[in-house]
Amino acid sequence: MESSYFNNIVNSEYSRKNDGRIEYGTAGFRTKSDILEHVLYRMGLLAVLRSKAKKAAIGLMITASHNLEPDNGIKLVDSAGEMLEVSWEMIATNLANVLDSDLTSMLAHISTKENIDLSIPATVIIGRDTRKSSPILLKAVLAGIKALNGNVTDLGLVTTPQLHYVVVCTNTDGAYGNPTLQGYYSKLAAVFKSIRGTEINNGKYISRLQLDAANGVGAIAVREFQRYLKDVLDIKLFNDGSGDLNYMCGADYVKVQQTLPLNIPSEKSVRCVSIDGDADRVVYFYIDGNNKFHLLDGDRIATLVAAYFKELLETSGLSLQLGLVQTAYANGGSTDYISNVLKVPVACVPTGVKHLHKKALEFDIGVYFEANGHGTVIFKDTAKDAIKNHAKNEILSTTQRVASSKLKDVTDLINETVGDALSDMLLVETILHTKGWDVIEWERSYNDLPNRQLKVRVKDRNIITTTNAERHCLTPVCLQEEIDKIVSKYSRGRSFVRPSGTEDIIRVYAECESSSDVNRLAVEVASLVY
Ligand code: 16G
Ligand code: ZN
Repeated sequence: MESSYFNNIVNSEYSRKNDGRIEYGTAGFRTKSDILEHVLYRMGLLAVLRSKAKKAAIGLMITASHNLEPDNGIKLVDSAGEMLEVSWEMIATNLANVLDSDLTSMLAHISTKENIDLSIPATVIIGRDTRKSSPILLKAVLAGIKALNGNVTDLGLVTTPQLHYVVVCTNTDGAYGNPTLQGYYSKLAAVFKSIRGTEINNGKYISRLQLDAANGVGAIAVREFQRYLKDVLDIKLFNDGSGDLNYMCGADYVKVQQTLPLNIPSEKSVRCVSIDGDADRVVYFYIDGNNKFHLLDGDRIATLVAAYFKELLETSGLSLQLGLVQTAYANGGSTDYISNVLKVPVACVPTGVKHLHKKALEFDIGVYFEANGHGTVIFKDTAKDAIKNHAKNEILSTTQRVASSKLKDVTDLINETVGDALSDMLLVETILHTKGWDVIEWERSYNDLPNRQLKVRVKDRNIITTTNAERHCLTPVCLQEEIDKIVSKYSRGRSFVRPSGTEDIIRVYAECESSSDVNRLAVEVASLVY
């Protein structure tokens, strides 16, 4: 069957028109949209093979997340809703770069090597963001899937986490929820409302927020949530798609620039939320009485969530191992707070969701967040069962029972498949509501160290290699020694450099006690890699 199966696969409409090499990186393929058509066609082909290999539905998301409008990209979502298996990242890279004349033989080679039964039906679930280039790229993907007779479920315009959710629900026969967008909204909205009960506000918590949707696909999802939650949460939507995507707005802009996004009114002490262009990242912020900007990023969300879970576990009397996973970008202030005050075990892993997710699986309840706002909470199946059964335990005191059923409800509010800006936001809102906290109370738990990120353009970013979760440079030789020398001059100083996985640059991170020194520290370290 094999040799004939891949006949007529080369499609002149999607021939490889440029010689540049493209790699499946931390977030799939991502580059200028006008050189992506053949890659998308080939990913359509690959998704069919992956679906047959896994004997399950596979997801394909067309997005370039927080990048500006001219870019686009694609990532594959594996059958359990997680990122594509690492060994297939290389297969994807090879397939994207092969000459048209070798495409057929490479497909045959993949299917033999991976032992794929080609008679198994394939299903590919597709989503896309709002970029102008997305429909053309969708056409290319569909052509690829059709060429290998795969079945398609086209979800249209969806956030990345919605696509992950539908893939999981499809492959678990609905046990995780209904595999539709309506299933997604109604599941999250129903739990959110039931936890909140009739008390809309509580203490200092007021059920109102301003949301910057980065002019991306998240705005569509927010409008749906506005409808579902209209009686319980007042969400004022800004950057709703009428402006330029990710331009001076969105979670990445707000996190890196540490400033207000375009169009958000600077109303004193009002909770504001920014999500990114495909709604898998979220950060909070507010303006104080002196017009000073305050950021509550992924580290803050992680600590809020971990502290809440710790409290619920202790109050309910349930003994489960809770852990938190961060990257080198986590603010030193947050890591100290987690280790010394919360006393929750904390692990540090390299940048990229797949690393965080994998490490978090080692805990019964694993909270993971990147400082940029990408993260979620995941539970071992045994932990979920324990939580469910504990809530039914008759010998519990009332306090224990209340905590126990809260724990169960909160579990349902979380999109475990991947960081989900909107599910994370509903979780934060739930915790703040329960505690009766406004954003100022939330911020009070610890102080962030002033920090700064810089980008350095170099000829070849791969000359920098790192170890110890990217916190130490291995090459160029002596670079780490030089960084250490500079850092030692600054009180509570910390700095590292790493090659970006998504752009052709080196990233520099620096933090120290004094806000007036932190720029100098970052610039001094950056000057070592010019
Ligand atoms: C991608 C990653 C994100 C990471 C970022 C780092 C996923 C889904 N996304 O967006 O987690 O923080 O890359 O980018 O893994 P950088 O390597 O350019 O710093
Ligand atoms: Zn994103």
